[in-house]
Order: sequence, then structure tokens, then C-alpha cells
Amino acid sequence: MKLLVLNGPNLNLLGLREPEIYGRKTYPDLESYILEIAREENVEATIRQSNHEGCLVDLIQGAYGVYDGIVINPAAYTHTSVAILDALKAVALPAVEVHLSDPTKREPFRRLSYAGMACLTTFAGQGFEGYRQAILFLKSYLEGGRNP
Ligand code: CA2
Repeated sequence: MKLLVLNGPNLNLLGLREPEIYGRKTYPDLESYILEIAREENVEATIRQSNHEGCLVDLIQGAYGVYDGIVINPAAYTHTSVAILDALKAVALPAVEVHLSDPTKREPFRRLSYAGMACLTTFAGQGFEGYRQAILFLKSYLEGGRNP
């Protein structure tokens, strides 16, 4: 089972700014965490981060026929990008949205998620744990079982 884990703009700054919102762990810590979960769950995870909307669209398009599912934290593009929504719909791969914080409990402009409209479910406000939940959810979904 092959999963593509996509992270959007500024997530590469994790641990360096706004620790009160995003915690003190760094982006390399997040990558290690995801790879460890993937290893435990016997899933092959490829992780990509980009600060560029078009690059994220290209990565989603490129996932078609290569990956079985997508875990995506579109970061700020969550709330603005119809292009990412359209790409997720176009490839029609099972996708799960993750947010470290809970955007619905922050500024009103974070309440709308375009990407979320093309995702099976969302895990928000659980920090790194949300990525674990997303991988477990997709694994269970792809194995044809019920949700974990
Ligand atoms: O909570 C999340 O995971 C978000 O996707 C993070 C985005 C934000 O725009 C979304 O509303 C919710 C922002 C990512 C920026 O990450 C930073 C990390 C460290 C320092 C500054 C920004």
C-alpha cells in the first residue's frame, strides 16, 4: 500500500515559529514521525512539502496510478485553493485531510476548507497524531474494512 503525504506552505517552519499553535517539534521531526507510523503499519509513505500551489497540484496529479491514497495538509491553501480541490477530485484517489491545529477554532477565514470537500474525512487539532489517524483511516479504508 503506497500513500503520498503532502504538506503545504510554511509547514517546513514547524518548531521555528508560533510554537503555541503548532508545537515545538520541527518539520524533520514530523517526517520521522510519519515514516515511523508507516513502518509500523507496513505502509509505504512518500512525504512531500511545497510552498507552491502549482507544485502541490502537480504532485496530486502525479499520484494517479502511482499511489493508493493521499494524506494532505494543504496548510493555508486549505482555505483558498480551488485548484487543489479540483486536482484531488480529478485523480479521485481516497484522500484524508489533516491539520495540526483545529482551524474551526481559530479565525473565521479558516472555517472553510476547499480541499476537505474532496476528502473522506479530516483529523484536526491533534498535532502529529492527526497524521497517524489519517494513515490508519486510509489503511483501513483501502483494505475494505470499516474505519478504525
Ligand atoms: O493546523 C494546520 O495544520 C494548518 O493547516 C496550518 C496552516 C494554517 O494556515 C491552516 O489554517 C491550519 C499554517 C501552516 C504554517 O505553519 C507554520 C509553522 C510554523 C511557524 C509558522 C507557520
